[in-house]
Amino acid sequence: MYTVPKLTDFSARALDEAKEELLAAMAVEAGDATDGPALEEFRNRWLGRKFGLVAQVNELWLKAAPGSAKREAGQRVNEIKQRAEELAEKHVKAIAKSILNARLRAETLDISLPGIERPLGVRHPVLRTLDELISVFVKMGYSIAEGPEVESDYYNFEALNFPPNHPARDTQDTLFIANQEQRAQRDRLLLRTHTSPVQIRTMEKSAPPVRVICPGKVHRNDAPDATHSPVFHQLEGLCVDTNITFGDLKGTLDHAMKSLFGSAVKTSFRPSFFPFTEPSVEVSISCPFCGGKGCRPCKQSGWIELLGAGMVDPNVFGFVGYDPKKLSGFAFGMGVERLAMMTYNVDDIQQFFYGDMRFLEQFA
Ligand code: FA5
Repeated sequence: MYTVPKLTDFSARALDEAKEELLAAMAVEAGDATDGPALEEFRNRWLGRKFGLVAQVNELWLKAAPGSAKREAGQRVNEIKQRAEELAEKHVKAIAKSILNARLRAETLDISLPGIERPLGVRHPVLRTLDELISVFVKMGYSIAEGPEVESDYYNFEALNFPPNHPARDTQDTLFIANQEQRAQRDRLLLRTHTSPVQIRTMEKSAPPVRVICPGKVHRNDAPDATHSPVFHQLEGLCVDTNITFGDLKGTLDHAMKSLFGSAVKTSFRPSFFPFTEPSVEVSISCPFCGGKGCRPCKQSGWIELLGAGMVDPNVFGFVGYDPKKLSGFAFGMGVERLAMMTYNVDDIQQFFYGDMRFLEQFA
């Protein structure tokens, strides 16, 4: 390790030799200082105010020089000091640069790498069918009404003319909310079995004329099979005004079915029973797959049964305070999954609920 020699010869040549030897040692030590702490050490060793080598050069070469050599010695000492400062400065910059480069290397982001692909979702086929249905009726001037999925016995059954213990209730068994025995039967809560309670809620709230559709989810104690699900969707329709006739009901549904399945489709109305409509009908359409000739989806009959409908029973008007002598109306309700099955030629309703991507991707 370099130490500053005492000089006996202060001639310019001797001073230069000593200076060159010192600068060579300084250059080597500066070269070894490759990181922050080493550079700090270099700086202390050479430029330390009291005991640094430059201070020693000052003592041993300048102060010790005879008067005649002071100028020469002073010059060399200044050069040495300047050189030490330059080297320290240069290395600070180099070290800072190399630290920065290392950081940049570590944080480099390859922006040419492909990102994580997040495929866009699409609307579920059941909701897509519901949207189409809604748009058909909205174009006919219907507005949309919604009601709660957890409904009271009164709205789901009683006000729709299903008296307590009426056998028609058996066709729509459902889940009842627990621990309601102390409540009056009409207030007991259940998962609604159809969207028809929204008819009652709408008529209670608004004066006639009424023209609404009510889309929504419903629940029934139905064992799952190819055409039944315990949870499914319905679209309800209600039209009430003066002089509404069965002809209006037929014309409306015929137009809706033609809009959905094409103008060649025919509708058929057969007598049926619902407590809240009189007369009641089951509506079928001619099979859109075979044009009525008979095929597997229509079970060779040429017709597919799609929905229930009828003229609003006067008793129902009584429950909502409408005057049955002045008003008449029709209502209908259809299963959205069944329509989706028809539209997309799906033969098992359960497919809509499995969440199997292989099935769902077909609608993307
Ligand atoms: C009703 O629910 C009546 N509220 C419809 C109605 C409204 C009639 C207004 C008259 C006036 P229904 O129980 O038939 O009716 O059910 C209507 C439709 O829901 C059926 O035609 C069928 O498409 C569908 N549906 C019934 N049960 C299920 C089920 N478990 N899974 C899937 N769809 C079903």
